Amino acid sequence: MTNNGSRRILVTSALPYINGVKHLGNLAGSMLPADIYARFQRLRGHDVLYICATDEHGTPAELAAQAAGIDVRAYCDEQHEIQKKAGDDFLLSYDHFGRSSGEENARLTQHFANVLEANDLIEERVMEQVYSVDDGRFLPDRYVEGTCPHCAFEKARGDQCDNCGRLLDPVDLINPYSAVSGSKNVEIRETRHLFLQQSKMQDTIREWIEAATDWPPLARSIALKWLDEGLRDRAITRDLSWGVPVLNPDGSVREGFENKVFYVWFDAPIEYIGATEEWAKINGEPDAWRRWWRTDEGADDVEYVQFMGKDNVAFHTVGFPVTILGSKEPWKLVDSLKAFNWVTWYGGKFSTSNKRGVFMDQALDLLPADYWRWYLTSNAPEGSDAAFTWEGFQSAINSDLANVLGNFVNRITKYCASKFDGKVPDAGEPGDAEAWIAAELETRLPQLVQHYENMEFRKAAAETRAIWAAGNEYLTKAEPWVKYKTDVDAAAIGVRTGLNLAALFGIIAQPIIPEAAAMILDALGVPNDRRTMTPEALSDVSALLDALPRGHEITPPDVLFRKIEDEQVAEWTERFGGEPA
Ligand code: B3M
Ligand code: ZN
Repeated sequence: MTNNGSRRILVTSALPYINGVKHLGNLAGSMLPADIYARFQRLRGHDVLYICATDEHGTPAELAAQAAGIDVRAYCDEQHEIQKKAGDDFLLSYDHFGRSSGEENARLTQHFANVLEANDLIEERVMEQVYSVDDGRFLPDRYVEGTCPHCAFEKARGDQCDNCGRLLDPVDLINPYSAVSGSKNVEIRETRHLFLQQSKMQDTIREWIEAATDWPPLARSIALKWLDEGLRDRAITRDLSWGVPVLNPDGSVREGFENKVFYVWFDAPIEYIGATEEWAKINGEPDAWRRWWRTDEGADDVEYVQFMGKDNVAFHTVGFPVTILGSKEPWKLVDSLKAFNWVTWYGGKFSTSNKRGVFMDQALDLLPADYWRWYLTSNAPEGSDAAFTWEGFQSAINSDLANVLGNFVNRITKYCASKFDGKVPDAGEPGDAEAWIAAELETRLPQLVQHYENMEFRKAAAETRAIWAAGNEYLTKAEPWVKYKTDVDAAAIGVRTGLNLAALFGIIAQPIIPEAAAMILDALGVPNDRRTMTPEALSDVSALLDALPRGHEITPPDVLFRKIEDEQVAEWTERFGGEPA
């Protein structure tokens, strides 16, 4: 906390892997909630740094580049731009969207490996791995396929059988072949790698997680489950050429590691720091990253929050913390970790090849970002998995956005334009209806803030909607259109309160639907410095209901949300899939 009471909050979302634009489920379980949280905390007046990046190393990138017939770096250059654009178009408010293949990450990764080794946490070990002679490469476990020794399924992957679900070791597969080329010319070869001795850090990690009682429950329970199984040492290098080279402290290549690089999961989390360095450089303050990451240089007052899907939790509660804590250097450790379950496509998997599900870039060809942001947040996979369905999407948009919010804003601004010259009316005194809505807001606004603070996004969306709905109920009670016929002043207070409610609805909508919120606030002429959600701004409800200067001119906005028609649902179901086959 700084002197003026504002907090410093570092937000990261799991780094999307480089090979292709992510689907809506990936978005909903990491980048989108991180963005909403970052936006909310900025509106609260805090100093927020939201960092993300593409995760670019590893075999899948190499193979995708090979398939595209281009050099892997050129492939990553191209894909990074595509993902960056998809993020921008989705209004993800990164302070920086970096690249794990940058030089900052390479240097940091090498640094961490060297200090971990100096601290006796790394050793060289020889292991056995499947080598594909025809492909000329070692095959990561999931790129070896063969017949499952348990259920005889013929396309079992080396890490797991998709038919019987058992975890496998690739050397157990019967008739193994390369999933890259199909070649059966595969053999087991010995190879030497660096092992991070996570087992030595078991107690340190457990102590830390057990103390983290204020984390949202999902992340913590996954972490404890891993700890109960016992931390295993893991290889942090691979036989590959695309990745961070393994260097000695003096910068020379480590002997025997000329054709090896660090494992992508070792360097990827370090890129949170690397990308912050990139951000600092771009801003012409090359050391500024240190006050976010070095607790001896100012980061001790940073609150660091990570967002991710549940499959990434182990890497962030065990893998990366082992790197940070094992270094014995003053690096910032995560303070709270928000994990998500899956968004399913009608209960099943998203799949490009089976034409099931919508990807980020496709989504924006259909409708603006806010529509998707709203549905994915109000249906966030928090307590359990959450299914995307076109029907659910249609009803959330038509009811919440078009009816409850959009109609309210349109109705009150148009009425003001036609009966009050488009100016915020000055006459009339608050009565029962105004007292009622004020009381609603007195209880609901603090609840809304609390849901955001707790990172309960589904509840935050529900509360936002409940506030919009209360506004509609207020208009039903106040009935300015009825009162106008007999008492213009009594109508005036209803219109003034209604306009101020519309402004408030825009203000609280900003984290989730920033574009529509800006349209509302622009239409009402709310200046930028009055769009905040600071404690001062939200504390005085009667001031909020009289915030727009009286006599101030407003303009009804263009249509805020278009309803989704049944024909559109039918067409999109055809194109992207619906009920599982
Ligand atoms: N790239 C997510 C994935 O591909 C992974 C996250 C890295 S976060 C450091 O599953
Ligand atoms: Zn099986």
